[in-house]
Order: sequence, then C-alpha cells, then structure tokens
Amino acid sequence: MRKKIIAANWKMNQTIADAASYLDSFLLEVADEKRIDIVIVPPFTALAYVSERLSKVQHVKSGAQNMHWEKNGAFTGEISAGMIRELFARYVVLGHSERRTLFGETDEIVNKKTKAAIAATLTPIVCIGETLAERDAGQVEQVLHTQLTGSLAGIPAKELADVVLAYEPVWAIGTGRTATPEQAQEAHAYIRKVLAEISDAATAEKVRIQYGGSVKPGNTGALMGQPDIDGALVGGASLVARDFAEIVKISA
Ligand code: G2H
Repeated sequence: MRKKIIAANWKMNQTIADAASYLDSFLLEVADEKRIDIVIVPPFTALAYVSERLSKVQHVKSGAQNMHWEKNGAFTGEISAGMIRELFARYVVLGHSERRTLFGETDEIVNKKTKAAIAATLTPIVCIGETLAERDAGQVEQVLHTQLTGSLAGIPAKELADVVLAYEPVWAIGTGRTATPEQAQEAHAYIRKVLAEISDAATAEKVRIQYGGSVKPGNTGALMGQPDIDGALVGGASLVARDFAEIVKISA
C-alpha cells in the first residue's frame, strides 16, 4: 500500500507573515491527519521559517520549488540541494511545467537536478505532463514516455522507488479545468507501466504518483479514489489554509 502524499505548491505567493498566519490555522486543522504525508512548498524566502515551524510537527514536512544541480559555484540567483537540506527541508519540486515552459528546463536539466537531489538526501517531486495541443494530437503517451525516460535516466531502482512523480497536464494547471478522474487514472497507469519498463514492476508499484492541476476540495475525493493516484500537488487551492486542510482530510 502506497502512503498518500499531498503537497502545497505555493509558487511565488506568501510572505513570511502570510506563512505564519497560514500555519497557525493549518497545523491545528491537520493535527490528527497522520495517515498521509503532508508537504508545504513555500517560496525560498519563507522556506527557513516554514521548516523551523514544521520541525515541531512530525507529520508535515517542507520542500523547495526548485534547485540547481551543482553543489556550489558562480550561479547567480540559484541555490543548491545542500542549501535546501541545511534548512531541514525534505522535498524539492523539479521540472514543474512553469519551470519547463517559462524558464527553459529540459528533461536533461531535470535529470541532473533529480540526481543531485537524491545525492543530497532530498526527495524529488518530479513533474511531467502534456500540453493541450499534445493531448489533442493524441501524443499523451509519447510525451510522458519521453519526459519519464529523460528525467529519470540513470537512476537506480532502489533510489527510484523513493522518487515522487507529479502528473500535471499543462492544460489543467491554474485553469480551473481538471482532468477527469478517468483521464488522470489512465495517465497514471501508463506512467506506472513506463516506470516498470525503466526499472522493474516491484519498483514501479512503490513509486508514488501525485495528480496536479486545479485540485480543489470538490474534486479531491474522486481523484484520490483512483487506484494509481497517490496524492496531489496543489497550487491555487493550497493558498487558503482551510481549503488545503480540507483536501488533506478528504485524501486521508
Ligand atoms: C499545478 C498546480 C500545482 P494549480 O501547477 O503544482 O497548480 O492547482 O493551481 O493548478
């Protein structure tokens, strides 16, 4: 049985002051939700604060939204896995479609970052997903196959088992359009099939695959009821503590 993992991707939102009042109410709301993994992914500026608050709460962890693959050096504006780990964050989101489309991240870059995260004992949440044009052209499987084999190349099965994947169809991100539970399940089952090809069936069964794209309290139950959906990466709806807490409770 895979333990569900629900993550709040705050993107470029929430100051430290916002995070403080958010956590005041959110942590009370989810105090008893210990059956699932809960992750808060704030912007870098609030990561130290959020990690410090969460250090007193065993079942809620923090994560970063991005990182560079090198350990250090002349990379203005970047931070390394070791720097994230120093803040006691446990997760890092990699290859989000906004990183891929707005900042030119390729599968090769995502692969380097994933390997560097694993080496620093961070758990990567690797994002993949097709655009609307690719879906309409019947290329969903081809796109997912390319992204998976590229982003996860050279990662041994033992380490792959602990990587978290997030299937985020680009056409459902922040648009209010969610994939139907059936569309999402179909993609997740295919992703697991590809994982078995690039590692083995037992490893593929262990990997947790989140769904992301306009997840909200109203659609969480149906999505989480699908056999290959193991959690959610939540953007917009995670900005309101009560809504995110509700998503967590419905998923537990
Ligand atoms: C997809 C998701 C979070 P939203 O980007 O990663 O955002 O829930 O706003 O679609």
